[in-house]
Amino acid sequence: MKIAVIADTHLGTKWGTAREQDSFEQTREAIEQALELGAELILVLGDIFDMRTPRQEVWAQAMRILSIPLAKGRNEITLSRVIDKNQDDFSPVALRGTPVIALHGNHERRTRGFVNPVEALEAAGLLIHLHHNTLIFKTSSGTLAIHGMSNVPEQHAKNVLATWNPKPVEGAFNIMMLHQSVGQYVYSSEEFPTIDLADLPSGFDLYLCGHIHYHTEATAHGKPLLFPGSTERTQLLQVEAEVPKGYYMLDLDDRLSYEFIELKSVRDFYYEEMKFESVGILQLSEAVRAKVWELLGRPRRNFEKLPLIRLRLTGTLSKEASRSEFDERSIIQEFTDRALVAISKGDLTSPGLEEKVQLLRKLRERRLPIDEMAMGLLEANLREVSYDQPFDVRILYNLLVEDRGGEALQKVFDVVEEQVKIELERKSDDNPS
Ligand SMILES: [Mn+2]
Repeated sequence: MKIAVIADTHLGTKWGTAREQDSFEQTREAIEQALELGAELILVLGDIFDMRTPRQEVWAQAMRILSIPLAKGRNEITLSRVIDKNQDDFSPVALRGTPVIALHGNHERRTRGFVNPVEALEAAGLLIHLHHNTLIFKTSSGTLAIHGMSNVPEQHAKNVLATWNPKPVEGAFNIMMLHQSVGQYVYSSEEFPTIDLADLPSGFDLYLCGHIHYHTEATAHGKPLLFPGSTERTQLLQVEAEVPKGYYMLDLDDRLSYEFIELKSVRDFYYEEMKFESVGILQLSEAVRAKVWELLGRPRRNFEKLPLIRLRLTGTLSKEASRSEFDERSIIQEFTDRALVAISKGDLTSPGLEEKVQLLRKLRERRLPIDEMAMGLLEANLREVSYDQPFDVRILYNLLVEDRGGEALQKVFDVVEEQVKIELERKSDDNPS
């Protein structure tokens, strides 16, 4: 028996841009192909939609795609039991075709009392939604138990999972589905997961997790933990350029085997970081242009769609240059017929004017007295040279303003003396004689 596992389709993402159909095309490819390959069940690991309240145009396309498994007609598997969910919670229509079982993700989560879009799809009979419950099926390969916990806020995830405390169904092949960051597998570095690999409930035969947008595999309690990753390129990070997009096909005959299937409709994506050192604006523009041309010459997989190119510029501009003079828009414009180019210059710093002008503007907006502004500038300058403050800059500044240079100098001497003392003490601690 075959089961398709799809995650993070993010339908409707990049709406209003040249990429607005990508999420739909990739989801359609995954579902149609999975059915052709003989999937009798489709598991969706959350973030079907990109937004909690999708626009009608997104709904219409989503429903059209999610009705494909239903239109396929009944197959051999039958639902035999439900744990912690009422049979009335979902429409019997959902079992008239290839069943789709889905979690809601963080993009769909809504406050208690509000219907999230995955629950709305369940109401239409297009899928069965799991959140702290289990469905048990009779299949050609035996009994199959699908357990699912939809997304909960990361800081509560460990407690919520422990409170649910799911147990594998005896005599069944048990699959656990989640949509959280787990251990080192995080969506972004700003996320602090509370669930570790060891916190996943034990005794299950297979763990499936959405939320992580790159495809990867791990093990939990000695069993496979699969992250299909998103079907659409959502983050445009290096990892999205390196790891292919796709879905899993599980085969439960005899024993579990699985295969990651790459999608063909995904846009080619090239990510490059360019590091500069005191570069002038003209030189920078030429280098960026040349890089785009170079990337356009790289091997392609998908000629149907314009490739995505993301350049991240880092390093420093020359002294007289300012970041705002670099006109990335005109470069993006130049290539509109060949590629969807994105250029981020936020990490390109100009030692010259720009930062200081902005800082001054910010200080002026805060209506600070002139000497406070000067202090702000002095502190910013010291930060720039990575000064790690053995001196209290404010005290020195005030002394200098009051023409008490001698005292200021004495303070500097005191600090130096103190530093030397600490250094000597540390040396003698390191080398006890
Ligand atoms: Mn997601």
